[in-house]
Amino acid sequence: MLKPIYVLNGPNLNRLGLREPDIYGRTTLAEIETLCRQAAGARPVEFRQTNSETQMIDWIHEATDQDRAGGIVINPAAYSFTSIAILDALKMFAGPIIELHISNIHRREAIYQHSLMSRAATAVIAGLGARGYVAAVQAMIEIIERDPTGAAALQGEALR
Ligand code: CA2
Repeated sequence: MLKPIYVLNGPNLNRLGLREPDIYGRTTLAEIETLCRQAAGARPVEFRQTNSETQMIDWIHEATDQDRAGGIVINPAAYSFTSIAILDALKMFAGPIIELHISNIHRREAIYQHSLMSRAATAVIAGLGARGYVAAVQAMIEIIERDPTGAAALQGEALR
């Protein structure tokens, strides 16, 4: 049975496509979900968005318990810069984690430049717009399928 990829989205990303298209583009989160499912093919995708830190942590625990998820793609949005609690939850997940940002956070104001999450991430994608989700899902499948019995073994050597 193919394990699902969890694609988790943090606060305000439900507004994508409606505001600030110069930074975040015009693609809505519903359209991104469709792109992720297409990119995943037969592999199931748990695509979710929350404005709650607690909910995000609970979903990471769900993905972690019984090694339920094959991998996590996460756009933690503003929690990237504030949430040690989400970082701690991600550290408990044994499989690969791709941290994703639509914009290139490194070109933005200083408060957006240092993501706490990157300490737990196998890889980071930033600045590819909505297309970054497709790249993340494709890369995640490649990582998982290289080591179907234990994706944890790939931590630190993903895609080399
Ligand atoms: O570029 C990204 O994906 C971000 O994670 C988005 C976060 C921002 O805090 C990060 O620095 C980078 C903010 C998401 C806010 O979502 C909006 C959606 C529509 C319009 C305005 C904001």
